[in-house]
Amino acid sequence: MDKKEFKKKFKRRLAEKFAMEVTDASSNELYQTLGSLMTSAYSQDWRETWKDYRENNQKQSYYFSIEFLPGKMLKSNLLNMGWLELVEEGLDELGIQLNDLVEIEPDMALGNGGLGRLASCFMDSIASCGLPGNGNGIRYEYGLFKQRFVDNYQVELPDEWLQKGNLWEVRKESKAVDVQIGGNVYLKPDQYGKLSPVYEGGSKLRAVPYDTGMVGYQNKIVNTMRLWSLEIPPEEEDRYRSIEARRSFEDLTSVLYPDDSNEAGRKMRLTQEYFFVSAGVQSILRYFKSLNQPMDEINQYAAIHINDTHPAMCVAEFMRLLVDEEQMSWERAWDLTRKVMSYTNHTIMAEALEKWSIDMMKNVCPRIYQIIEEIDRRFVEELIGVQDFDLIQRTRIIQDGQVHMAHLAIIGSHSTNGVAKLHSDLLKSVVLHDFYLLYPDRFNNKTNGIAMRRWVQLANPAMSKVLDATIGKTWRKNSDDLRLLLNYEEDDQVLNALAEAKYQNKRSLAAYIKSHCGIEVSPEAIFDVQIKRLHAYKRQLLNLLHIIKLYLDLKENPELPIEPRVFIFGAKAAPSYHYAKSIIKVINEVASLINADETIKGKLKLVFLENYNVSLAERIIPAADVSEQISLASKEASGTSNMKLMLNGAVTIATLDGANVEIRDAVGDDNIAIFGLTEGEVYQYYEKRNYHAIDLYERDTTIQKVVNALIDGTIPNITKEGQEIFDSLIKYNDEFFVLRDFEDYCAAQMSVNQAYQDTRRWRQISLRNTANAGRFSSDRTVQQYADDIWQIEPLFAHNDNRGVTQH
Ligand code: CR6
Repeated sequence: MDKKEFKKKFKRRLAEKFAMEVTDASSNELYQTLGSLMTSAYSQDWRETWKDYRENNQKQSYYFSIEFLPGKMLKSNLLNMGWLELVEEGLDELGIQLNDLVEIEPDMALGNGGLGRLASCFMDSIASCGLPGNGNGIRYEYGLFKQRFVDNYQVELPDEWLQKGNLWEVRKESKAVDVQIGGNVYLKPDQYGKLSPVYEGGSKLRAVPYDTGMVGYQNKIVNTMRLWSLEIPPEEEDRYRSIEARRSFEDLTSVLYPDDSNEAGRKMRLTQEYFFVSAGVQSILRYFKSLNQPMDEINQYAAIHINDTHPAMCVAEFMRLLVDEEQMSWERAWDLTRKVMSYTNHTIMAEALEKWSIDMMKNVCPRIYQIIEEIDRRFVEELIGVQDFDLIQRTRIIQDGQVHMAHLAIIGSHSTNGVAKLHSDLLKSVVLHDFYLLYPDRFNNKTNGIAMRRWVQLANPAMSKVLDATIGKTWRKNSDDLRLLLNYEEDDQVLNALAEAKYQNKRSLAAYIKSHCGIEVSPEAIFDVQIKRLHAYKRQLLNLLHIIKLYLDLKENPELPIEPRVFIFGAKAAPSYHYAKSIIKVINEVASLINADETIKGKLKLVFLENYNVSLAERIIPAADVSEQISLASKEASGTSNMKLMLNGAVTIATLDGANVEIRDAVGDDNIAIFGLTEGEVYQYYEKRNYHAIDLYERDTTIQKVVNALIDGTIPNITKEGQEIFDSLIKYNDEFFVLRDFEDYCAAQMSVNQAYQDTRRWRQISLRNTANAGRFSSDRTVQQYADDIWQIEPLFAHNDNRGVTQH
């Protein structure tokens, strides 16, 4: 399609859809028109992709995730379709700005943070690598809450993202399935003596899929993200006549649990988990049966991935369908289940290792509980006398009245991976060490990655242009080619061009800050960014204490030779996470104090941007000079904003945690500021129990001064919160070693300050960060999952007759 044709089609579609002309239409109508042109254009490829998979008996992977966080899809679909420039120019000629239409699209925020965003980066990469892979999740009525600040406190508002409809989804009524919830189940022998389940009571939920096309990058592949929505089956209508009954039914999948790595211990959450697990697994089996292949070979057709523990019941549901519905023997079914399933662990935080009480599980999905009991019984039976008794007790799925979901996922699958080298090593040596002893071959690492196209080409067109002009365009497909940039580290023209792109991005972020927060910041200052969920282990508090220190130093000596800096935060706290919300309040109050204080001559600014989400990340990241990755070593499984910021030329200040370690290896020690305890030192402290925060406080006058500022009135309006945070450090012994790492962090910050003062050197460091970020592409990550875990191949490995281009 050329521009002329696009304009013609666009005007025609607008006329058909709304009986309007361009000049009369609202941005929303124009957005709907463009979207409908796009979906009808890729629908053909979507159908053909699906047919090709079917006709080739292609093995497919199914990524089960309770969260997906795609953000906006308009531009990335345009880019992947190869339409972006053409549409941008065509619309411009019609007097329409593409960016105005982008504003209309709500962020699709069916995820909390890294976990959900990772799932969406994977969806993009799987399609873009031409791999046959699908997403499977829940279509929540409300996405992650919207964050507002009122009196500097976080307030949560509902995210009604579906209010104006969703362009990209297709409701597939014909693919609905029913899910049995609750009731009683007992086993009854049939005429051959085989035990079959008999269900009494309970209810049926109808799961209706809404499919969204996952458009691959210019390769004619369109995969499917299938999100299940809850409806009342006609035969159950009577049960839900009353308003209350109806409401409690609808509530079941209406909200995403706004917890990042905390388990939401609620029955509704368990119901959500079983709902999307059962619907997804049933639909996989139905599809497989339509292929008329022997049931024994299903592992050659399907790979089911359990993304964190929430979908761990896939193991038991798959068993249930094979044994109860397909009459397969337990042993055969178990062998197939383990071959089909694989599991990723995303955290070592103890409170996030999901467990459910037996009672609750019996209540929500009684047959699943019975099957888990049987899996557990056989697990013990097989190991007793072979393995150490205590080891068996520690690795059982059912312990102390609880069902351990991670144990179920590990025992019931052939692969368990962590999300960065350090994290995977910790799984083997500490967190899941017992399982590593049992199944050493199942453990592997898959370092996370990011969708390069979204995080550079779309988010940072200014830098992309410089890259194209300098190293050609191949990096857009093959991110390792970013390394070609290293040939230009002494080239002032390139260094200046990159710096100019950064400056432009900083100017537009400054304008956004001005219009959204009313704060004036200078694009000449260092833009220092910490964007991620608010969590004690991520240590936004460490960043804040350093800011308070700088402020107090500047009050004492306004001539202090430091580069002007703008500290930028973006973070949501789980609504029930009191401590995290107190940190937000204190950061906001410090911001009010600092930003209004003219005596420090604008050398320090502090901005907490409201409602951090994917779209806001796309604005902030290209404008960042410094990337804060300062979690306590061992606690952050991987992190992914660290990769996005590095890619966009920010210099990282980091502990040796998660993927920071691999970032350090990629850029080299001179191009990153590393500080703080190592994971080994943290574990030493745990072992020896010899960390005493109060000693540090009493000894170190700087720490004293800074920490006292929380309670001595220096910062207004934080009597309660300041005390709470003070107590967490001093009275409750600083769980995340903030004070222990403080001095080292300040020194690292000072070195960043110095590096920035040498402009040329800074620009070189920044260039090296971009140049070495290629390995963190999610294309690389999903290819590794495909090869090592799922054993799936691209369609074009067999079939090139649709002109699919290989890359
Ligand atoms: N909170 C990890 O904490 C990791 C992502 C994606 C997290 C984070 O370090 O980058 O997963 N874990 O692997 C969970 O959500 C349980 C996260 O986003």
